[in-house]
Amino acid sequence: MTDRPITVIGHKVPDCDSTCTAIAIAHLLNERGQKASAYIQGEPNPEAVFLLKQANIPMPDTKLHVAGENVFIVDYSDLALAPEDIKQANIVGIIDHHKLGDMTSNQPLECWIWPVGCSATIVAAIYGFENIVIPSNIAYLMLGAIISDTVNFKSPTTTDQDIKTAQMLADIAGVASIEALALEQFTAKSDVRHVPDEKLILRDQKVFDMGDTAFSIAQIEVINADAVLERKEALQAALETFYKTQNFDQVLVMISDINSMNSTVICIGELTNDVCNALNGQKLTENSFFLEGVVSRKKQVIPYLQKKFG
Ligand SMILES: [Mn+2]
Repeated sequence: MTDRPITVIGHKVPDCDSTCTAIAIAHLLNERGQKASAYIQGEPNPEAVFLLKQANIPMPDTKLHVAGENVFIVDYSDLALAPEDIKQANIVGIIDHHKLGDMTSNQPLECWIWPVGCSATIVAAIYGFENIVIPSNIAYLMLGAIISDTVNFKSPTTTDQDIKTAQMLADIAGVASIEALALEQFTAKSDVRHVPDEKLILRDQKVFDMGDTAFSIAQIEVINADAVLERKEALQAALETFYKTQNFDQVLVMISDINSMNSTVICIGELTNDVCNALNGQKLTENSFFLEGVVSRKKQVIPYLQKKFG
């Protein structure tokens, strides 16, 4: 399998980082002389669509099966976020910035997992380490990924290295104002008027097994949550339908206002009370509660659920 091309693939329900950084890694591998292509698992998110269009780079093809392939994993290391047949693939690399998942490999692999705000920050460092030039359109995508993952450096996941890397990438990409780009890309993802309820409740969905509890946790990030909160009842009904038809024990949707930096959570399942308590939620009314100052699923939600249920 060693001479077969490498499939660089982000997580299920692709976001900016898993899409844009996969492209950056594929380019890096090609520059090293390892033939590689980027792929996504499923429908691209609107913010990534915007960034790729601006960069004039085509959207990677979708790939749902990887058996027998050499695979480079981007932005996760949980089996639940991988293609179903990942165990039949040969994992040659992982770049991630989340908690260590349950993936393993059958051969030595290249593995870069750093506690930074975005996978693109790690990849930029590897480009520097290997003295490989980052093309300006790829620098633009990586910058967009960092802005997205760190919520324009406002998320508690942000590190100094993310900020420095973003500035360097902005210089390469010729982006005069990171602030202006952030506003543009957040506007692109905030327009959810035409997104049907049953689709919106699965926006940026990630699944987690914690102990015996299977969680589905989606996140709708918008500049102003009011328009989404006006639809809360309809979203709740759609989430109830999803809960009844899927095998999750507990399903959550975080509606995150990335301007005021708060989230409202719709939560369905028998453990709703426990979930609310674990997260220090306010005003639990039937199936929803408020989380003051919370926008990061990774840093402000998962660790507390893991502690309680994992
Ligand atoms: Mn990421």
